[in-house]
Amino acid sequence: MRLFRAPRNPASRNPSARGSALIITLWVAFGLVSLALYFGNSSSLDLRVASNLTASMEAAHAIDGAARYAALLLARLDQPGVLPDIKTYQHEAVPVGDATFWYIGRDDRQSQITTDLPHFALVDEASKLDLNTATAAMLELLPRMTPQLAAAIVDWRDADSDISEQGAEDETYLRRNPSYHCKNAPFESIDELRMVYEMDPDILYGEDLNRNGILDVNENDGTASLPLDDRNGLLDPGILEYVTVASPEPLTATNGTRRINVQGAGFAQSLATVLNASLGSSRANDVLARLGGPGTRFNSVLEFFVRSGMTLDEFAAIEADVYSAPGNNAPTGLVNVNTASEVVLACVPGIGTQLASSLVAYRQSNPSRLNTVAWAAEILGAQNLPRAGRFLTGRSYHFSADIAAVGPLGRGYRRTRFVFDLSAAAPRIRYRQDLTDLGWALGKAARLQQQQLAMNSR
Ligand SMILES: [Ca+2]
Ligand SMILES: [Ca+2]
Ligand SMILES: [Ca+2]
Ligand SMILES: [Ca+2]
Repeated sequence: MRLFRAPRNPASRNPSARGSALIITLWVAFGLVSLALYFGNSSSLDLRVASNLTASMEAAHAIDGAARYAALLLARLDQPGVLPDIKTYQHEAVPVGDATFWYIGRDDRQSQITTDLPHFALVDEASKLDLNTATAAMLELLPRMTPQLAAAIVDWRDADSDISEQGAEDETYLRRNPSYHCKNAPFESIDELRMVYEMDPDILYGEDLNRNGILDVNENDGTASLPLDDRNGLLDPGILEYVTVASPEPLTATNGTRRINVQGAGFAQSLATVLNASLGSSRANDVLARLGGPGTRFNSVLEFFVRSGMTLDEFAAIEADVYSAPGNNAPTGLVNVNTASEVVLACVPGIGTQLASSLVAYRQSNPSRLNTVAWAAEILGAQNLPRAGRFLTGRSYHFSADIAAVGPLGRGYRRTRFVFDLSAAAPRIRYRQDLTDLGWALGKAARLQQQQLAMNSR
């Protein structure tokens, strides 16, 4: 019995099929000739349009590649929750085929932005205030924020319809034209702020119209062009610069073990295991003895650190294994003391502008120390630590990649911002937003460089 039969070529036996194949071939040939004629006769303008379109597609592919590269970097962090040093990964004018990409970042060492030179890096989202957990009092301290807006933000995200003092709930939104409901649920993106009562572009963007964290020419020419800036040589950003939307931290460490809640009952036993593995049994026993009896609880990991008597390095080694949160809740909305700007740190209760400036000054003098929250204890002091500690962290689970790319010869500029969530085993893209419409965001020097490339090709 033959299991397999040689396939017949139906067209070789069937004249009508042969005819169909011929017609298809003719059509394909006709199509190709038409295309050739079309391109042959089209003007150079058409060619330019086509080439820009191709360049734009190549830029889009470069952005996808850059997003995968970012996810890979975040999946392989040397220290979980700590952004890698920019010296260890490609971040500026990175070639991908004929396209090029950049990660638009923020130089957190700058307290006042006077430059048009962008900083290129991935961004820690825990360097910002979480719109879903920050209190109205914290939000009010942001530049351009008013008590009314801060109250409206809290009313927008809280489940109830009770109008907080100066806030806005359904009554206000239903009076608008067009009317809509107050969300009464957590923010899913920072752009949702546009829906909040009395929010306007001036408050959201400030002078940073293209949201790149640097002072572009049009952002420092007064009323000569949009935005209507004050021409004072300083960038005054809007509140989008300072806020994020984060999900709760995971309760499990990357190695699969459950993290230890130093605010929970009876944490000492699981802590002993972690300390033994990290410090050896003798030193672990010292630390455990200092922590106090079985009833001891800590409202923040910073207070836990101070009591433990550990060194900064000892604590940094176990930092990802501990957290502090009431009940069975996971911590959420913590501000990373290693990456937050002075403006954001000043919003944290117990910090204020003076201590925020001291914290950033410490970072500038100790750039290799920025892998733990522990160093902040000394600067905050015993007086401020109990208030500030529970809002602070040295680890982050949310990072963003604001990726700009161009195709060949600097054409086809595109920009997309991705937010990655690291609270699961592998980084997940939590949010993706096309920012191409905001225009060129790579500064003057990169623009001239790309223009030169295009000129040289002619
Ligand atoms: Ca509400
Ligand atoms: Ca700008
Ligand atoms: Ca202007
Ligand atoms: Ca200004």
